[in-house]
Amino acid sequence: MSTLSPLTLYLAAPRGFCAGVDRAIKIVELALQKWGAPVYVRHEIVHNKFVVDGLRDKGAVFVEELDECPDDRPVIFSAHGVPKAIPAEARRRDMVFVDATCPLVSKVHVEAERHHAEGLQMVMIGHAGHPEVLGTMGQLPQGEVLLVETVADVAGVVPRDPARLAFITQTTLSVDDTAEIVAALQARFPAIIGPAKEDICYATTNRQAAVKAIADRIEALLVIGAPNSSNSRRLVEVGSAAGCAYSQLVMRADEIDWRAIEGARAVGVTAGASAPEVLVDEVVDAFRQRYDLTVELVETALERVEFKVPRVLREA
Ligand code: 0JX
Ligand code: SF4
Repeated sequence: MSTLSPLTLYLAAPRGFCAGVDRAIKIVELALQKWGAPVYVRHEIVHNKFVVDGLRDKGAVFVEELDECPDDRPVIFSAHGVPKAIPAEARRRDMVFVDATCPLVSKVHVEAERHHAEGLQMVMIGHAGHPEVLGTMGQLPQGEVLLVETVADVAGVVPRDPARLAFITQTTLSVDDTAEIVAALQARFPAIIGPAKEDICYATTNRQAAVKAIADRIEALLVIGAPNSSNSRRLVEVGSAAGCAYSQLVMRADEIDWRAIEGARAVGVTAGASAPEVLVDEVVDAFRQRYDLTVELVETALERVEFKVPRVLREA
């Protein structure tokens, strides 16, 4: 008989890699195959140290700005998107570049441009300083996109013309918090136009719904993801908001605070869109070493989304 305490681990699904992350990582791998090392990558291709370290070992060089790249090596733009000025500068320098912006982020870029072409000023719901927000705001001239982060920020929006406004959102926000911000915008600017709900992507939506589905069965939630990963941090918040007293982000198993979950009989595990499944396996194994473990998969949606890599890399 086992002397270990019993514990059930509820594994949320969907979790982990989304189609945009899968494609972005493939782009770097194929670029290394096609052009050899070094291949430069502007910003972490996705917000995960394990992924970035693995690609660095294969010859990728991660930089924050284009001016850190030589003219004569290929450069990849991260999944989060880039301001229009970046590819423009790469073209000016005659560089080979591949844009790994997720197609669902690019869709928001196109939306912003379309509204701008119709003479509308934009309100973007998102987090200041996040690369996706910088990239999306950077599709339009300065002053054309006003950023709001919270319901309280809505009161401070000073548009050129309150009747000529549209809104867009970051793709990785909390579905529930964003609904409140959209409602506040619509209450203050009844003429504002926007997407049916917001621009939060299927992967973000599904991962948050999966956390909600296990929240009432668990005493603690561990979200595998990085501190700079917006979608992962939102999963932690969703866990807390759904009543989970201990909801914690961990990059990998060695960050688990075992004392904090001492006594728990049911723990939930999920992973942000940029966290590889191998790190989920690592966490499950760490539990198996300490507990008489039962693993239960709770699957709330099936994802079949796949994105093709750019043509230039297809034959690589
Ligand atoms: O910080 P984010 O959630 O936007 O990015 P991360 O963690 O790299 O996730 C994948 C890329 C998401 C882009 O929308
Ligand atoms: Fe694309 Fe959504 Fe994944 Fe971001 S989280 S890369 S928008 S699928």
